[in-house]
Amino acid sequence: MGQFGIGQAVTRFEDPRLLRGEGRFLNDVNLLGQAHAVLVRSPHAHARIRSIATSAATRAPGVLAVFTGADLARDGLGTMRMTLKRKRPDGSPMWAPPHRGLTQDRVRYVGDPVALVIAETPAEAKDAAELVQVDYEPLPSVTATAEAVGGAPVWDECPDNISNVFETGDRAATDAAFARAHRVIRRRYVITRVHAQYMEPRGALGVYDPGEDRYTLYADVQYPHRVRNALASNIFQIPEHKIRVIAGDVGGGFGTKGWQYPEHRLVLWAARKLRRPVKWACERHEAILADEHARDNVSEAELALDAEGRFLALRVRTLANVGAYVSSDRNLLATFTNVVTLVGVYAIPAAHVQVTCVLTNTNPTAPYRGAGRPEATYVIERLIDDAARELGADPVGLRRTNVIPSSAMPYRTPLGVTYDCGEFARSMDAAVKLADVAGFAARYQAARARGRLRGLAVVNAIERAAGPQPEFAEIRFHPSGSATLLMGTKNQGQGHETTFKQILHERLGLDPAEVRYIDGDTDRVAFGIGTMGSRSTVIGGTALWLAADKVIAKGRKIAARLLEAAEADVAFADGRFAVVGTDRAVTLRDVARAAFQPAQLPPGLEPGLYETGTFSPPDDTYPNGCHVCEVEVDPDTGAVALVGYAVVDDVGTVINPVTLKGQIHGGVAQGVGQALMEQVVYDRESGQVLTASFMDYAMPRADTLCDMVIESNPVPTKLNPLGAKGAGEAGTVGALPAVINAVLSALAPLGVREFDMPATSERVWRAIQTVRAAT
Ligand code: MCN
Repeated sequence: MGQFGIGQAVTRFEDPRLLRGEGRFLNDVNLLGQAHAVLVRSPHAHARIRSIATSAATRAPGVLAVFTGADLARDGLGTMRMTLKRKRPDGSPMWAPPHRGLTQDRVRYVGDPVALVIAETPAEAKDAAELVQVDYEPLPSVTATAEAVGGAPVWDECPDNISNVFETGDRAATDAAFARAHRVIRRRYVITRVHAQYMEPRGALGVYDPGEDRYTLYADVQYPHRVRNALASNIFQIPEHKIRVIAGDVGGGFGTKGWQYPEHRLVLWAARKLRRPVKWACERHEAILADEHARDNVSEAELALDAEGRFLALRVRTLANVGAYVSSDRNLLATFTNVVTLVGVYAIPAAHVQVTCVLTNTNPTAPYRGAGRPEATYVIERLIDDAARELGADPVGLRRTNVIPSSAMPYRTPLGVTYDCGEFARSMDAAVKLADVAGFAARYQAARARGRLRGLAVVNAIERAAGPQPEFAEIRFHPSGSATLLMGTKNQGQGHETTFKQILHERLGLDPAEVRYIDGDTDRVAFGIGTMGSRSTVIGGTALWLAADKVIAKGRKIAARLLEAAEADVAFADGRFAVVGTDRAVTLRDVARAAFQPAQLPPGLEPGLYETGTFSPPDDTYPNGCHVCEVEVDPDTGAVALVGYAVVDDVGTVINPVTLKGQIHGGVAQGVGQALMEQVVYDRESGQVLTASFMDYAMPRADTLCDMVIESNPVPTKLNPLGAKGAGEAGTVGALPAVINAVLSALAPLGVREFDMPATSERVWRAIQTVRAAT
């Protein structure tokens, strides 16, 4: 409806403020009397702590306190808890040790926090941190996923380093299908470890109010309410109302800013002990040591086909690196809920998947844009391209043979979930056209004439987004008729203010300029789960829709009284309540004003107009789409250039085509980054992180990417009244396999058969040299 309604290309309302530098990010928040915290982190991948001497640091200029794990333990702080009940291979309960905040006896990864130094200034805290003397006894370490089982034990209690094993699908049916297969394609795929390089590294500012005996945490988190709940229930063991969490502007979250990090409890605890606000601001070079990492798995994957090229079964065995600690269910998410999309958009009658979660001397891993879905899509889409090469089949044709037809919707997959709707073949055909796949042969020849290799990949992506969990919205009118919108989701750059104001405008006709938008404050917003898993639009948007329904229902009663008509004769549309068949009408604003004047209300109606909506969907949505990537490779240097990228997405009803394109674009860039260059690398012997700065951890830049063409083929879902599916991760889910498949398509004519990410020029060059040497 109108210029701001659903489907309109509205430019973001939040941008002027952000572009003028008027945002309020964590480092913009500074309080009177604030002290500064620095963490002493382990320089070893694995070591026993013999002793920690803090006296020199305590005496250093400006130092207010130096705390260790012993102090934390003395004060009885708790730890995060898991609810997942998994087992180890021998049937014993899973070994999933949480982090205690500061470790006392043993460090288990480079960066493991050991002591907290608090001083008047950040520089004084840093200088003093260098004076904390920790006597370490180094121990053997293991960092590589493939070497974890049987490697040096990270925990004595878990000698084989297997935290837990998870399986799904039908093993017997899968084995039977493989036994009668005409062809079986077997491959091993490695998905690298990456780190979310936020625009603003993490931080935390803790405040304690002795008068109220209450804590406030300012932190750039994705789920403020759940962080509050975890701090209250698990860490401090106090009621939730004793803690307020405020998340202002967040300079990128990407999944790994989601949950409760040790620094959150430490600044609150220290603020209480010192009776001063305490701030920790992570520095760029510290971030890779301090933050959760992501991805990092190795899969043995097998696809069984019949003589006609139809897929019969899929079998996948994955080793997933969970790091040294497992603090919450969330840390296992990528190894769990999203495995179900391993069958992709294809009709594969049988599948069986087993994921072995291994502990290593590395940072814990956590959901990161896609959280398991890019990994799953990577496996199936690479297998299909590899199968096409082995069978001499056309990769698009092979996909077409096996894609789930729209007529089969809703479709129950062999991994136990139901795809409710989607037009996979249509989106693929549209993407093939959009990317001019027909013209590839000519572009390939032209590239060859220039001495370049050219490759193309068509990849279908599907993901699980916005699963059943509640979200909250409140529309609060004020006596003048203006309104405030409060959301339980937390924007980190997705454009939520714009998206939700559009939905509000669509439903209630409110002028976005007259609505104040609030999120990220547990005192102001009654409830929330937060933003992850591409859930905000679908679930938050629907909660808002329900709250708007209640505004209309109550408003109709008030309007009927104002219009002296029967309630049944009053209809609401375009922001006005009108008596059907007449020109008598009042605006919602008039009605909101009247709501605060008891004399104007029908007898017995409660004054005021503030309505809430809480929604939990019945099932997940399945956003999907087709990505076509084209690359050119310089065979002399191995340099890969992205030369074409097309996406046809289906995120159901599109709320805003501009912000949606931004999300797809950003998501693709994130996938391209991992596929081409990003990687956390550990030294195998010492367990040291070799990629702790931007000198070594390569990030994609504008010139890494090419122009992208993005179109939508929306198939609205019936799972929510908006018809929307999640979109925030969709780009990344498709990009990981699209880029690597395109690189391999370019290298295949030379004889390269196997290639793992990242496609850096050095690795590509080596792959070329290896096959040249062999021929
Ligand atoms: N949208 C739309 N129509 C739809 C669905 C979404 O127009 N049917 C648009 C809306 O503008 C909406 C945006 O896409 O605001 C993202 O919507 P949604 O899919 O609901 O995703 P969330 O808002 O829940 O965001 C989470 C998702 C995740 S899980 C990660 S990780 C991620 C991402 O979003 N992190 C981001 N995108 C990010 N973008 C930025 N700038 N920064 C991050 O940290």
